Amino acid sequence: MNTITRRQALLAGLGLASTSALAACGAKQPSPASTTPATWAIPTQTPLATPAGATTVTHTLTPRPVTLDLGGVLAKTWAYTDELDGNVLRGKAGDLFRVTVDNQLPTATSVHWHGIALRNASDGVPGVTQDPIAAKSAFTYEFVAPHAGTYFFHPHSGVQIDRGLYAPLVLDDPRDPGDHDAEWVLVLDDWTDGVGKSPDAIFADFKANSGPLSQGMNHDMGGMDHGSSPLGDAGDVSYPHYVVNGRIPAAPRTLTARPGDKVRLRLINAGADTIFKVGLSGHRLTITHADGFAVQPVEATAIYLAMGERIDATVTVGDGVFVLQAAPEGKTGTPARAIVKTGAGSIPPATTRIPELGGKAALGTALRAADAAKLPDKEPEQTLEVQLNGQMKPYAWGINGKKFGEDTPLSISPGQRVRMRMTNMTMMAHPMHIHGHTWSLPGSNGLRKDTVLLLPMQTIEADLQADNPGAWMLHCHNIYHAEIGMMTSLRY
Ligand SMILES: [Cu+2]
Repeated sequence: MNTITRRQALLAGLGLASTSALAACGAKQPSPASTTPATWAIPTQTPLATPAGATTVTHTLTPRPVTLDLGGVLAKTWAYTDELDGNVLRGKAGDLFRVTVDNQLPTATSVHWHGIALRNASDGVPGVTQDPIAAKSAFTYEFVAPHAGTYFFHPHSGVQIDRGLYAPLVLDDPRDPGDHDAEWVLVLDDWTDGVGKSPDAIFADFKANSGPLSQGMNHDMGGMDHGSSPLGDAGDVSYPHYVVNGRIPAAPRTLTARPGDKVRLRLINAGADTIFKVGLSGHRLTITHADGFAVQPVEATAIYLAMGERIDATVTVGDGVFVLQAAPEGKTGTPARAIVKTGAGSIPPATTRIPELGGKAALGTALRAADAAKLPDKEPEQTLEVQLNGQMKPYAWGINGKKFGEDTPLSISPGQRVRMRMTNMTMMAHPMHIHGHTWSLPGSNGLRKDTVLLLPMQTIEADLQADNPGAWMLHCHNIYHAEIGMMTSLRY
């Protein structure tokens, strides 16, 4: 999401590198929510303090131009692998990851380890935590991944996530292997690259129609297919295809198990502009984890998954053929799907919607933290106001009245418990994502989440413990919103 130009803009917004943090501290500052912009240097790759007995997971990622077979539809795109299935990067909580990115793309890239409370220098944000990884060059990320759960990784460069550049990252919990018989990792995505308009062209059109950010409430409903979703205006872009593990619904992946097996689903929304509503025909799902962390288990017929969100659920599968379907919320288009096959039966047409998607669905923010996942109780020492602003016409999205590059970073102190009071002043839903931390939502029994969907005009309070110093991005996970300006950073 950052280029050199953007980095220069960021530094300019900070008042140049010569402004010393000490001088800023000495001056009497008004202390509203966002405070002193400090100077920031890209952290150096210091040696890691690895936990005793940590295993090292070594891996190489080669982002490159590829032709993916989406199931009879060939897409010339960019990806890390020749297939978007079976490429889970896996380790245990506490493992040391050493991942070299060998950039074979014609342009610069980066890799962000979404949801991982890693050290800042490996967070993968060009212009903030590292220089971009130039074309035909390599960079090695080195970090300890402290918490078990379902995560994924993707570039933090332009709109590259809207190509095939993503993969799941699963961290197992050695103390809690789970009692399931099988596990399915399912990545949902909205697909246009190589078959429709390119993500760069989509963004260029938005940019050509961009303008100033409106302040305050905005009732513009300029998005597509609006009005059909209880979530408000759910997306801006109409995609030719919606896919599960890189396959269009006419040529879906098949997931097999024995009747009666307990299966753990790890659902990841890697989409750029699409909230999915997910269900499994003939079954109810028991939600067990949100964004990697345990929740009080709850049964649901269907689940919403916004961009950047992950949900783990268990299900005891029946005997037959079933459809796991992911419908693009508020959009037309054939829902993505995978086929669950445990016995005999026929596969329904791709356009058949499963009845489970006809009613209400669980929202991630309505879940409640399991006791074991909670942060220790503490009253916030500082509250930061985070207002989401913007509209479709002219196309502009921002935070606290500013687009990224003109923003004032949020400043806090190490060790603080900080409350972010996030208010969506727009008529669109925005999944807000924080890097390097997992929030605790006081309104949801301390629910832990790194990606929180804010519905139109909704306010959600989200606390974090400032235990991982650095410069951490806070942004909407709609990549077009983030790239036009709905992004800022938190620094300490
Ligand atoms: Cu947004």
